[in-house]
Amino acid sequence: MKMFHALPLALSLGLCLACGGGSSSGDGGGNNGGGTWQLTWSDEFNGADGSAPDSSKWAFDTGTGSGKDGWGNNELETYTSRSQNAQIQSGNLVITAIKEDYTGTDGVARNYTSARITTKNLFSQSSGRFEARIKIPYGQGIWPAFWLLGNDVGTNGWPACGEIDIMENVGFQPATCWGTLHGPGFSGAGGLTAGTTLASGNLAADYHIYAVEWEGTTIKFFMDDTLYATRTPADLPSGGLWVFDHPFFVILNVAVGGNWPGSPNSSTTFPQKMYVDYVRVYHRS
Ligand SMILES: [Ca+2]
Repeated sequence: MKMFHALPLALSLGLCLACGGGSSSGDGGGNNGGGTWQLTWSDEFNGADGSAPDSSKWAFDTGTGSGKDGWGNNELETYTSRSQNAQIQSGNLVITAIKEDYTGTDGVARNYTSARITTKNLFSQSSGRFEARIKIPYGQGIWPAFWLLGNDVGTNGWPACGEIDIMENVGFQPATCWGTLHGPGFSGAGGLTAGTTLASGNLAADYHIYAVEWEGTTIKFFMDDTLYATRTPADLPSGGLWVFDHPFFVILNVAVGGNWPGSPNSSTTFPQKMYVDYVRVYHRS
């Protein structure tokens, strides 16, 4: 999510890996031979309708990024902490992307608002199963994501901190979930990307469970019960550094526009809503 993704590379890698996929384990929080997954942190988003996300678990990233450049991706939204952009409804976190003229506290005028919430400084964990049940938004230029960032981003910077994108979707590929690792030597357009695509229908039509299982030097990507990519240091390009050895925190957001999804067009309808039923994090006992 953090940085530019080059579409042709992402496509070619994703399609190639999808061809080799098809294995299915779908641990789903259950056994995998070496102990059981124990819940270590979760948010079921069961607060009162209209309330803000639990501030003991989540903080808002607001504005347009530290460079006021659309979070390094030329995204078109400004993120706010207003209830219009993020609130609890019927046991879900609802992040809403709105088409409206809005100038945030950073003074940057934008034509779209949305929300991005993070557990930075509130919760982080090294390895484990990270999962969320999400019904994504849809449309050209819409870019929802559920992802992890190394908690040393403030001191070591990006991509040295590492990034694990558990779910990204770009509106022009409505049936495809992308899972990506970024780190030193494999970031931005060079991230290790794999995709999984529904046989029929679009992801936004229903909830799906997006997950990674990260144990030792193996990170597995799942959508629902399907394992679609397994990453180890052997996948890194020459000179790449495996940095998935320290705590990461969780981020949920809906971006509008940017280098990868491109801009909304006349076919895009607003508002667009991402419904997150829960985020659950486990550690193997
Ligand atoms: Ca829920």
